[in-house]
Amino acid sequence: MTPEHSLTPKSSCADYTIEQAWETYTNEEHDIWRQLYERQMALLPGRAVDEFLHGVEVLGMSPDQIPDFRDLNKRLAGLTGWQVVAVPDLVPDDVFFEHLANKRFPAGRFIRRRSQLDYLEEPDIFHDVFGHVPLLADPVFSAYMEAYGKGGLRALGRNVLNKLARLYWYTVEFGLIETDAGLRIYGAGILSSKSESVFCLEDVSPNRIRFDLQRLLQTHYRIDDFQEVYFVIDSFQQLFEETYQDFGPIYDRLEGLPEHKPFDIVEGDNVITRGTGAYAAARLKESA
Ligand code: HBI
Ligand code: FE
Repeated sequence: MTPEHSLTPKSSCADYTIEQAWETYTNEEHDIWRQLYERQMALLPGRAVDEFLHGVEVLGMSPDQIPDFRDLNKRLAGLTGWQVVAVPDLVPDDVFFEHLANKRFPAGRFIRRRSQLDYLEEPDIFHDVFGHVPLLADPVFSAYMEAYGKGGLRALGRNVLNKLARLYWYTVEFGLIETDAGLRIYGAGILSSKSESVFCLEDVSPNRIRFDLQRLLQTHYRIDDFQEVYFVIDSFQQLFEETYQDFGPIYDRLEGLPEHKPFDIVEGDNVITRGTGAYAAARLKESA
């Protein structure tokens, strides 16, 4: 009787990496991948940015099986020089940044259970590999990720990680991008989520505001529900260029500036859509 789920070894070396041990995934786990993959690929054409769909294709991802990092890394190496490394779960911030700064993406090896199909706390292999990895095949976005890792290592020294984490959250995880065909998704937290893939573009509740680095760094975020605001970039080039700077002076300026709640609209915001806030209000009432 094969176990339902393969065991993810806890042992790991200093950089927290482990073997993916791809052969030990069970049919049940490959089938959970299939179900998640097919569900998202039924939604994402027309909602995800083209570079994401291109990445899925050039990296040879398919519904048939959990990607084998050995194959994935051969393709990635030839495209942008990035590698995916398996980790047991979230790793300490300094380890995470060290990996990104060296073009290694730490991906959870485990896959969620069927009972967690719609939401799980920690990033599993579907969130990390389906959500994050395809855009690492894009030269500009992957350069942004590398720069973010280097910036993260510097931020550790200044104890401003809570501010920099907002940049990761509102771009890498929940970012939207303006295209000739309209708004599209590039954030992995949305790309790997069935319901938020629709909500982020079509619901009247959230605000959608043009990307502004300092404003974004002042803005709190929610980790337990749909976002109340989405920041919209014009291009990956813009994202890279506007963040490829010494954050020191920005961190200094932030000291004296107010912090914003996720749904706030503030002076100077370039608002694309002003939300009703109805979704968050209804959730608040439910939980009251
Ligand atoms: N570890 N494996 C993993 N994956 C993440 O996305 C991750 C992490 N550690 C820390 C972290 N993300 C965030 O706190 C970053 O903002 C640093
Ligand atoms: Fe993530």
